[in-house]
Amino acid sequence: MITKTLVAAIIGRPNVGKSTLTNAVAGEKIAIVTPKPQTTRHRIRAVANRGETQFVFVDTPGYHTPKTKLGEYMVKTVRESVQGVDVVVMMIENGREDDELPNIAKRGKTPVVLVINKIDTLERVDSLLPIIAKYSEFEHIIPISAKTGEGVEELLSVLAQFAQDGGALFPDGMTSDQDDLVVVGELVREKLLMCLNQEIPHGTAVEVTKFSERDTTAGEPVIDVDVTIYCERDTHKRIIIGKKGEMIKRIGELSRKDIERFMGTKVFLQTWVKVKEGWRDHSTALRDFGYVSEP
Ligand SMILES: Nc1nc2c(ncn2[C@@H]2O[C@H](COP(=O)(O)OP(=O)(O)OP(=O)(O)O)[C@@H](O)[C@H]2O)c(=O)[nH]1
Ligand SMILES: [Mg+2]
Repeated sequence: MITKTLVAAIIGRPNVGKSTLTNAVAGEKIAIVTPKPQTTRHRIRAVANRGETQFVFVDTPGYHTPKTKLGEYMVKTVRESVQGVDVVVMMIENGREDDELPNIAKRGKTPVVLVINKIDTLERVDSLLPIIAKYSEFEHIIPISAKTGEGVEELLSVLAQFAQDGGALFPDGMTSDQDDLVVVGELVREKLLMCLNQEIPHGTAVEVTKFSERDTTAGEPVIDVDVTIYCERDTHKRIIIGKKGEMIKRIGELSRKDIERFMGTKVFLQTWVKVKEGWRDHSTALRDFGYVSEP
């Protein structure tokens, strides 16, 4: 039975591995992960129970200097996420330091745990020492590899000391606060980030317009999923579709396989590509795509 809960917000620069840690803790893929910075756009909660403690990890977008209204929304999400949690996990990447982040992490009286990620890329363990020395003001410094899982359970045991007495915040078996429809859209956006270069994928948004289950004539369950991919320019649309539609076909196939894995059923996926010029700077478009602050 759960008798203690702990809510931890993970903050850090883009690409340091926040979503990878979120997934590692939850034991399944909840947040999309790509080698490109600024992958995560909204707050995602992941739940993991260990013994009598329920851990709720709040994954946030990478902290950066915003250039668009979407970027402003992402940064605002980070600032809001550090409020009202039991502990802030400030993540930096092995070898890269950060001067600005501690100011965001240390607002208010919330305890901060510093996590140094990607230690699997270290050639020598003692190369961590200068980083640890630089951040010596932090009482808790935990080196981890979110990718291999090294140090993750140790991190949980350090965080456990900040847990509060109380019953579970999320029911048994629930690993995320995300709607299936949101995850499906995110899985498609992940493939856009994987397959397209430079600014193009950052200017895309995915809307799921149909999500309905039915039985095939052979009596097998199948989910019909329609998605519309929005991009910022006509030239981008042409690249997303590709020569003879090859690119969109590849994106569609990769997405379908991942959605099938996530839903546990066969999926019939149809994709459309539309242009919504400069949508990242339009408040109404941001609202339509769900990039609005939670109440
Ligand atoms: N070698 C190594 N790579 C990692 C580790 N953790 C994450 N990565 C890789 O780093 C890249 C970024 O990971 P994400 O989890 O998407 O990073 P993020 O901090 O959520 O990024 P944003 O959402 O853009 O802020 C991916 O290619 C991951 O596979 C790690 O412990 N070791
Ligand atoms: Mg992320």
